[in-house]
Amino acid sequence: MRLNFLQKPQELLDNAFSRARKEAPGEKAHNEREQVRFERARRISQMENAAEILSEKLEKAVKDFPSVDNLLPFQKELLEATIEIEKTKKALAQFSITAKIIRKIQKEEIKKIRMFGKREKKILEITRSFFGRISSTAKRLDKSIEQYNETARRMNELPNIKAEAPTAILAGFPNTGKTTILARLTGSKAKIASYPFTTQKLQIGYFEAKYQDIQIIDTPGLLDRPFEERNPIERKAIAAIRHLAKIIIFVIDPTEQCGYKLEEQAGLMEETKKQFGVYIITVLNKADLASEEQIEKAKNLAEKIADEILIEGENIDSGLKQKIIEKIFEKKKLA
Ligand SMILES: Nc1nc2c(ncn2[C@@H]2O[C@H](COP(=O)(O)OP(=O)(O)O)[C@@H](O)[C@H]2O)c(=O)[nH]1
Ligand SMILES: [Mg+2]
Repeated sequence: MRLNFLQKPQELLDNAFSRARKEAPGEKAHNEREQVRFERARRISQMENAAEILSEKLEKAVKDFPSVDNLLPFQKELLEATIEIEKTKKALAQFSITAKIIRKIQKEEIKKIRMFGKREKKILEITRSFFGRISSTAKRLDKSIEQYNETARRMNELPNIKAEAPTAILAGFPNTGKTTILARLTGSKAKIASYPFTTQKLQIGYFEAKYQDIQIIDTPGLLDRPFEERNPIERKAIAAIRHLAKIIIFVIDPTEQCGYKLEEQAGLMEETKKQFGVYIITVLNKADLASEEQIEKAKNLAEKIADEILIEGENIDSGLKQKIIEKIFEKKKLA
């Protein structure tokens, strides 16, 4: 999905008018009567072209606009976090109406030229009236075009994720090792996708299991600090991400080298569990650096919250990948 932007009304008009002029026939007349006849034909063609070019542009914008209802719930919520969809719908409705009005003006003025355009002066006068009416109609689109372009920009920025892929979301304070774990799980470099707001980026990686892509998403700046610090847009982004998460991988740094105390880390884990309400795997990371006491303490804190606790580090495989696969393909127990 890639939406084009609309030009501002003035540019739209300038383009339509100059193209209409170029496309009008340019025959040479032999006498005055022929001159008037040719001039009239030329002006009619200009009006037809200009009206057609303008109304087609507007109608195409309406036609190409994807139905918001076809977006993934995740994308829809992200979009609604930053734009007012109702206003965009109104803008599109105005485009349709304006396209009709332009065609109506064209019919009226062409009728006038056919009836009254017996002299060059009168033909010019009617032509000017046509372009004047079209201009003032189109200029009223200013706000709607702005709204449309803003929406198009936001939609083009929506992160490209696989809606159907089972997804695990990484959470945990900065420097606990989320990016490292994403790389351990998915090997290659993660894809970076923008949010339609802020400077934050999603990092998305995949691995395959049972012929299916498993999607792992890291959300720097979003799930790595207490929720109360979130602005309303970030809160909506979290709400959007909730649609995706089947599993939360919560990363803890037992060494506290990340700069956050274990108690703080456990607090964020508890909040994350509340926010998402999905299966939560806690990874006690940096086990290669951590002392036994540190790991023990982290384990005790995590036990009350996590569904699963794994211990991992540089060259220490926790079996996280296996656990994710197991959870994702777990057969639902029959009642
Ligand atoms: N020794 C050791 N260092 C790690 C481990 N995991 C991550 N790190 C280091 O911790 C720092 C922060 O890791 P990063 O993945 O960027 O954390 P993020 O901010 O949560 O994404 C980096 O310098 C990593 O190299 C680990 O298991 N063992
Ligand atoms: Mg990171």
